[in-house]
Amino acid sequence: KYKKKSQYEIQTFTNWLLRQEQADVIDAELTVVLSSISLACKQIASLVQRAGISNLTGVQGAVNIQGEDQKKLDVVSNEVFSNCLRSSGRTGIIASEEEDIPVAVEESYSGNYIVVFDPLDGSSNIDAAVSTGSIFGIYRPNEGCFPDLGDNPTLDQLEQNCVVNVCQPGENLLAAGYCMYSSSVILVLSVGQGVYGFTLDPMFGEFVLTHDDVKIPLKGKIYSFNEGNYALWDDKLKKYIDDLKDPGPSGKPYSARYIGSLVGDFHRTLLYGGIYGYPSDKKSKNGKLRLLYECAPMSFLVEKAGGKGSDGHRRIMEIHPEEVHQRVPLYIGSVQEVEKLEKYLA
Ligand code: P6P
Repeated sequence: KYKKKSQYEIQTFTNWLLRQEQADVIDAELTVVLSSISLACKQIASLVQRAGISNLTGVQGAVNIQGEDQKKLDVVSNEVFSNCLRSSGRTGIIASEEEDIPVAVEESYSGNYIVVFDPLDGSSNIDAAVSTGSIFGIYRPNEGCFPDLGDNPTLDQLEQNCVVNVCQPGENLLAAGYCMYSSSVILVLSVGQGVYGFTLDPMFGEFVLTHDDVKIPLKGKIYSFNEGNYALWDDKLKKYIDDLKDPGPSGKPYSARYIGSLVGDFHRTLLYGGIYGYPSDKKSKNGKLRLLYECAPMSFLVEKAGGKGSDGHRRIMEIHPEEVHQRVPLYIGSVQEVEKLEKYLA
């Protein structure tokens, strides 16, 4: 466990990154990309915490004191994330929940990484000051499918090239993580070996290592589903949920916890154990959550912490996205809890 030797020997995200680079876990280019992501998260944390004050809450279309069109916080967060990635000079293509299509980054001059992200997931919770988060995943360019675009590729060819490079399965991820904006601002990520959490110390604006090599409990008595959709669920899923609540004389009922913000619900599941689920239902055949920049990054993390991420039948990490904003059902958390769910759905 992380032990502070003296007040001034804290482990910051910056020196943790440098140690990963020295150990050849990541290269210098990826170090720069991750550093730029942590900068974006600090800026978004500040925007989120001041939302009510700087009048950033509320709906699109209002006009702020400068007479500019007021942007919703998720639009602003998207600009912050995109700008930080562009100015890092190491990202070749970025795909955002807020953009219709992935975009090639002309400022890239080395590294050329592919970054997928949801800049502010759960943003509908902002006005009620409920936790939200940014989610990201980083891939190498999909070398195998750089079609020969010739000297004058059409816009359509360039766009197709971006999509093909972005649509990779989770098992290709080099790094993934999230930053949760809650009672604490916590950056949680994996660069392939273990899961680490860094809490933003507002005293000096640095992320400090607070969760060293996180492992999710093998099982947990918390289930996190929006039961308002119960009537729309498959009968097998209803039986699973019914049995969690009423396990009969032998068992103890589970506790329900649901924030309605994936990052907050996932973070609690990662630390306390249990299962988070966003099933498909009669109205949403593939559920609500997006494979590329929500389900795959979270599944990458949970597997690196010894947990499991499934669509109910398959590992999320093996699902190859057909299109950038593809949705999939998500069941994620403690191995024993996800496997129990999969047995009910078999
Ligand atoms: P529902 C937020 O809008 C989000 O994308 C996730 O962060 C969250 O887990 C889910 O949707 C909540 O959806 O339908 O339960 O309100």
